[in-house]
Amino acid sequence: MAYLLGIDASTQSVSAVLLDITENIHLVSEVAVSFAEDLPEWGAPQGFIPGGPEGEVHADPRMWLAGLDLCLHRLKETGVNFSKITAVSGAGQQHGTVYLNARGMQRLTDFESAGSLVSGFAESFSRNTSPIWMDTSTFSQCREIETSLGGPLEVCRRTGSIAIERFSGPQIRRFFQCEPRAYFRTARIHLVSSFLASVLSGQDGPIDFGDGAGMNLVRLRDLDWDPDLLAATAPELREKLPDVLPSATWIGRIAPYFRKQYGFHENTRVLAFTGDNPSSLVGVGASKSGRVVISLGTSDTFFAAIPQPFTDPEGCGHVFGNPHGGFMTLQCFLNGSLAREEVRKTLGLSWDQFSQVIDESPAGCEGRRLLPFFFPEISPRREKGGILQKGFANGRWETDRMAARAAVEGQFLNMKRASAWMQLDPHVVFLTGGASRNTAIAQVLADVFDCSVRRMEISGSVALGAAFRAGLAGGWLTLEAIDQFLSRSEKGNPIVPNPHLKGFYSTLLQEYDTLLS
Ligand code: XUL
Repeated sequence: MAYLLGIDASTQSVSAVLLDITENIHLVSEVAVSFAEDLPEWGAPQGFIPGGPEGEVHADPRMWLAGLDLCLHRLKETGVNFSKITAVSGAGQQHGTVYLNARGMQRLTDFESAGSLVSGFAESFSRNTSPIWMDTSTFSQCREIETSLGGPLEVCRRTGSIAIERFSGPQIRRFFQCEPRAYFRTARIHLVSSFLASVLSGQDGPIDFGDGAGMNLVRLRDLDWDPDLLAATAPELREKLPDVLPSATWIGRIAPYFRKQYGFHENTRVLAFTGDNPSSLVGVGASKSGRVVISLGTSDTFFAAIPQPFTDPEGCGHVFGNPHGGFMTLQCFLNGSLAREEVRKTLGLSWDQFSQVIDESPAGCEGRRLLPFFFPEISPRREKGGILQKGFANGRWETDRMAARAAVEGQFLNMKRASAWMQLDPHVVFLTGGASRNTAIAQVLADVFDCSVRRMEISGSVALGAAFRAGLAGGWLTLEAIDQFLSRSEKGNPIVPNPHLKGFYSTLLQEYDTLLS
């Protein structure tokens, strides 16, 4: 019997899927740990520490370690025999950076006897909290980096994105400028993904191309660190970064700590981790060109594999490495599930009622328009956030239940508008992420994009993609076997667009242009 383990270290939770690949692929177990419910002692109910005065959004990296320990513990409680796990891989929320001091570097390889990961990594960080992808505090650092390189288009040509506030390079520059002594005390800067892969393997692992491309530091041309960008970001940066390598790189065997605590076999192999979105691309079976994926998670993302990089003229979209080779294009919408949640709470609805209101309200909401930017938005760029609305009595969406449908319509129309530059014009969208389970939301998506929507029983496509990547890299799985498994796991029939609404939402797009201008 052979198992593959996939781990997803996302913004609000750590989750894992275990696959049995002895014959065909079977799901053995799926477990999750929520930072809000299971680890409230870290003070990060939505996965980050609230209240950064200048747009800082940070999380304590030890919370991710606590999440990983608890997640494996929960898996153990399901009765799984860990010694059957042949290989492990995983993925992390993108862009977030972890800063290890010299002791932390040392601990990566010798934390064997620690009682827990958190105690094993005590006093190991030169920066106590890690900026995550929601951080918008680096506007001036982005402009400085662009100026050094000769403008935003040059940064975009080299890295696939203009300098972006949440990307790791500008975040590292701000750390160097605000806390130079701590910066120079930093021995290693990892991404969330490469940090956790390093911990699992007890080695200083590489950053993979998939996640590395979200740093504004990796040159797409040859997928290596760009010396000009390194120099424009911070001094002595190259020596603080690990190598950047293909996603299919085996780092080594599982660290002794995990053998002792959970009973992994000493030969269990650890594959480099990647970013959550690149992992999800593999997890829904879209790593070959031609399939569009929409993930409704903490952020909403729209992405697809592309053979050659092409970039967003407006500067909001990105090119990342496709773990399967080649590239992927991605557009991120920060006000995803967090904003839907705020609307639901404000209206005082349960999720069932929220869905019912969506189903019962007419398409177009009789002229009500809502763009719920509770947080600064990435696509389109809005530094401050703010709710844009039209058509609500007295301008008060908060007291009108139809705002539930208007918010979801607004989110998807904004997504359609902002992703138009990719010219993908999908006929089928693969929908994933927590909110993909909501059929009312999925139907609005089908109607707005005028295409069928396919979903899977397993909403954890990020962890699934990690397990698939390990299987592909080890030669234990083929893309065909993965496709067969995914078709078997499909949830019901595809959701098809309402034929009576054909063209309806395209005519609304202009109204959103006006609302946004
Ligand atoms: C992508 C992005 C988010 C994070 C968190 O660029 O910032 O999707 O990966 O999921």
